[in-house]
Amino acid sequence: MSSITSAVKGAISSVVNTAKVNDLKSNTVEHTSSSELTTDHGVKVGDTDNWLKVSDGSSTGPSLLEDQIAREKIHRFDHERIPERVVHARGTGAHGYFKVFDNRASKYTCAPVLTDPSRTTPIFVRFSTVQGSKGSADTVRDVRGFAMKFYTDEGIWDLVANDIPVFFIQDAIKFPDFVHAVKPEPHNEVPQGQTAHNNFWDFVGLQPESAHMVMWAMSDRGVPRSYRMMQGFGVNTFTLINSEGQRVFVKFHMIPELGVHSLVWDEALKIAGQDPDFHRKDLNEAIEAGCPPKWTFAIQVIEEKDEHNFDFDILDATKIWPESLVPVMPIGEFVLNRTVDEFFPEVEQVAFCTSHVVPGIGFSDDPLLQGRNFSYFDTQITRLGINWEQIPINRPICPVMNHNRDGSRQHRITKGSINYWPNRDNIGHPATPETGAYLEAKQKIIGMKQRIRGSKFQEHFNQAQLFYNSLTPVEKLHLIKAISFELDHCDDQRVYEGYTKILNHIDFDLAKTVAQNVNGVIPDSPARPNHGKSDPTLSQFYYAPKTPTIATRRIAILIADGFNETEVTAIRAIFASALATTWVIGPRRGKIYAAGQTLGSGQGLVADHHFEGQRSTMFDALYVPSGMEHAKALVENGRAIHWIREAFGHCKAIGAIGEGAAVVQHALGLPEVQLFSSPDSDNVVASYGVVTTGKYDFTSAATDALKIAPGP
Ligand code: HDE
Repeated sequence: MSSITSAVKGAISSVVNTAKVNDLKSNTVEHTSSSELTTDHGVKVGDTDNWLKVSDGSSTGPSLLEDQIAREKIHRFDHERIPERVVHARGTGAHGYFKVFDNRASKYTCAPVLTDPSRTTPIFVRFSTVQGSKGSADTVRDVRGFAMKFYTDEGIWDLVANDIPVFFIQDAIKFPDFVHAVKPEPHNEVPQGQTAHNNFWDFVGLQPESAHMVMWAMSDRGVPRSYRMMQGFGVNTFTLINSEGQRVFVKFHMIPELGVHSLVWDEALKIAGQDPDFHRKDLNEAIEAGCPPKWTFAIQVIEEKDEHNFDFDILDATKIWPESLVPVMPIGEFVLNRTVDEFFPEVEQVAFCTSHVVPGIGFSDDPLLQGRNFSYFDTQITRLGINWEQIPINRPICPVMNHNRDGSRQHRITKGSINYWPNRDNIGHPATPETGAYLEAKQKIIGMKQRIRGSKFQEHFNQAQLFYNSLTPVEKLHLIKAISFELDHCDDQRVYEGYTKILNHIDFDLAKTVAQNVNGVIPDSPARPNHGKSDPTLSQFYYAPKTPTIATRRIAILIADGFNETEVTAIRAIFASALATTWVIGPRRGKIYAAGQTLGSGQGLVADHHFEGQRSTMFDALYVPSGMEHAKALVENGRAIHWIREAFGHCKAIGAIGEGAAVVQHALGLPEVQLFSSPDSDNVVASYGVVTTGKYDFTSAATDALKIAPGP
């Protein structure tokens, strides 16, 4: 694998050891070849393969219960599993750091993590899918979790976010119903990690407040190309409190440096089988190759006095705050630059709580957030026990002192006779505002106790329409296909008919097309007029990096014996300098000999994979070099031809030169499209994302084509 320059790696390694990484060292062990086996109580073990038995030496007699070494090994194994998360069970995580640009947010908050540019705050981020079990596939259509743990000097701040800015429901009390409906159905535990079933569409059809979120989940956002290419959104409305005690409402945003990109649905389906770990491998691969993913961190702020100045309720988590009304202010950035040492203690045991905030950050009356603040702490008790905050990945890097005691798996030994407040020695006395105590901002609340939601919570379709209107034609097409796929999987007529009726409140053409595809109710006229408004920031094309880049993109080079080695060496160097990775794919995972080399000699290029070992879906682009014998072999190899056809079908960039271009033309069978110029010509021809040329000077055009090609 080609990777990146040592200079970039050096710059990254200088920030790898954050204060949290150093903190974890006290719990990290590393064994070497001189390490000997012991029991858990430290006694050395001489045989870990044979249970203690009664035997005369020639026959195997009964195993003895006495064997404490064997029993310990089995006991430990029997209890390895803990309950998986009730939602977001499937995920992965990485360490990194967060920095603000300057103190521009100090007008709104006194939280140093958001205002002090001299700080490097360690973070741990866990990405996840929502519906599937721990062992489900990464690329299913789903919302993605984007949970951030900030280890600040003032305590832990958890920002438990998603890759979509709104949610399916407005009130936390509906969460168990929603999760039951989206998860596998109770009578047969089917389907796994899919919304494409009766219960999900039944629920959202009867719960129109979901309409906006359904639009997002069915858009390309539901099938991200990479965790590294997702936006993040805090979704709920939080508050910021400044040093004068003034409060503003806030929403948090994360914007990926590489832009927002998605798979196409056919790819997502195939990758779910071909490489179910695609996203977790992608994250580790980028970090280990020295290309750590980076996001800009931004806030939207609404002053308390403006709370009621919008036609939606700013505490309603099914609504965005449109950027045209409330600007998004970048205040910092974060990088994920370190993979975990061991998955279970770090990724599985990390536990987030929306109620974990630090001074300067607070809650709002957002009814979803209020419920979340109860739920997260509670669920960790089932998964990890009451002392879960002492687990290394969860413990703060600042001092912890209080009179909470005991409980299962207490690790802290607190010296002294005092475990209460007030006490005669003033031990563990309350902090003051001057020493950094958490202070709630004063808020006047008067009201009747009643089970309701505010009047503006009753409107459900304006923003669903805004989102749909804002998509580009290709994004709309993908969304229509996605809903059609999903409703096609529902076999209860009430369900698929019901949802096509909901769609007609969003867009007439959308409803008509989907209804035609799935035998739904084809409307005669719109259920409500389309307001015609749109917002460019809702399309993922808006987030394309200003300078196009192929950094971290995976490029497959298809070769067979007789390929042009000079060309391959040169193109790999060029792609590597642009921080892309290249992977050589050949008829066998072994030496492939270039033109002029003797088969079986010491020369040759070792392929990373053979054509059957990986598929085009794992890569962002293909390149086919020249070489007569190599081209003949590729043309005769059905799988190699399939590689090219499949990549073309997924709109991937394909570059080819000389005889390689002829292979591409043959594979695609598109003579009407002029795929390549004459073999002697310098002309570079680019058509449908395919760049070919007869001559060698092709690389810059190829690089440009790859820059524009990968996208939603
Ligand atoms: Fe969660 N959610 N959630 N959620 N959520 C959990 O907590 C819950 C919601 C989100 O990587 C659970 O530790 C309720 C919105 C992420 O460990 C649980 C409600 C958003 C993760 C829970 C919501 C999220 C969770 C399960 C509605 C986007 C994974 C395991 C009121 C802002 C965290 C756990 C990780 C996990 C409850 C809605 C994001 C049960 C009650 C909105 C990223 O506590």
